[in-house]
Formats: sequence, C-alpha cells, structure tokens
Amino acid sequence: MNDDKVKAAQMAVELIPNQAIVGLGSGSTASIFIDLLAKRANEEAMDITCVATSVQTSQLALGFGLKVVDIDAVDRIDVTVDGADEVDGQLNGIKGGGAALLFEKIVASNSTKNIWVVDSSKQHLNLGSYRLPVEVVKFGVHHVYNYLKTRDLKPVYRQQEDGNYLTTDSGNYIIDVDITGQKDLPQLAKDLKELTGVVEHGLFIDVCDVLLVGNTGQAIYKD
Ligand code: ABF
Repeated sequence: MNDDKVKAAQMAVELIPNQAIVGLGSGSTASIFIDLLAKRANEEAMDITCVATSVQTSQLALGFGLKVVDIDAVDRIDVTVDGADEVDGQLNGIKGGGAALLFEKIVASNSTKNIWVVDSSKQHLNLGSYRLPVEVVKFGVHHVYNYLKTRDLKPVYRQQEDGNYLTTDSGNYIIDVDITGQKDLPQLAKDLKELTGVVEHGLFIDVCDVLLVGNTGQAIYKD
C-alpha cells in the first residue's frame, strides 16, 4: 500500500464530522479512506450515512459495514472525499482514470464540501499530463470521436484488457483526449459538455474545496 495515499486518507478521516452524510469517491486512495472511515465510525459510534460514486465503491463500503444509500435518498451530501488523477495550483483537476467520472461529478456537485486526497505526484502547474476522460453514449460514438479528432484532441477509446471498449457503470464508453496546450479549460469544458452524445467529462473546475497531499502533509484550501 502506498504510504502517501494512506496519509492523505488519514487526514481526510479526521475531517469527517461525527454525524454526516458522506460521499465516497472511487480509486485506490478513496478506498483506503473508506476502510479508515469504517474503522473510525465503528470505534466512535459515528452516525454516518454514505453515498457511493461507483458500484465498486458501494460494494467496498458495504463490505466494511458502512451504511450506503442511493443518492436520491438524501437531500444533500455534507462532505465527499475522492481521489484525483491530476490537480493544478487552483485546485482544478482531471478525474475519471477509473472510469467513474460521471457519478463522481454528480456526487461532488451535490456535496457541500469536496475533499480530494492525493500524493504530490498528482500536482502539476497546468493540467494535461494526464489524458482527459470523456464519457460518451454508445449510439453514434464514432461521430463524437471524429469531432474530437478535428479539435486536435487526439482521442483514444478506452479499452479493457480483452481489447473491447470499456463500458462505464452507466453503460457508456470513455474516450480519452489530450488537452496539452489547451489554454482555456473552462471553455473546453463547456464545449465538451455541449457536444451531443457526450454525457460528461473529467475536468473538475472549481469543485475541490480542500486538497490533502499525503506525502507533504499539506491541506490546501481553495481561495
Ligand atoms: C478517482 O480517483 C478517479 O477519478 C481517479 O481516477 C482516481 C485516481 O486516484 P487513485 O490514485 O487514488 O487511484 O477519484
């Protein structure tokens, strides 16, 4: 287990109130957080209800004995803890390396506070080292792919090990694009979102409130 991810997850667990509706992220760091949260919830008899960002996370949390409910069973999520693939100095990020970006964004946008847990390898001055995932409905997907090509975004279909296209929890495909050199990310986010067939993309702008960096022990708050 990566010690830096464990440290970030530990820092996050300490920020969870005793009574809260908690959004559970996906990915390896979020999984460590879920394990630690379950332990603390049990030891301190916390009143915690969770909402998961993927089927895998839901199963993991239930396995640890946490109470998991459907997102529509709660009015609001108090705090969500999730990982990220890349984060810039303004706490904007790329997420979706684990293909859970759609549920992650829905949970994040219904959360009062969003905490991201990372190690410092995820921090970059500008976003783009990591390819941006774009979730696209299957019908007509190749037309979206072709359009992304004309935008010079170098699209690549996300594949599984068996060579088939990966299908998300919502039954869509993922196309990963290269955003290196894109100067106006809010505009790119808007353009992608407006593209018919695109369900969501992994650019999370102005979402993260607190970034916890495991190996440096830093808690960076959004301005
Ligand atoms: C999740 O965390 C995903 O969006 C992302 O792909 C993943 C990356 O984190 P980790 O390194 O913790 O697995 O939020």
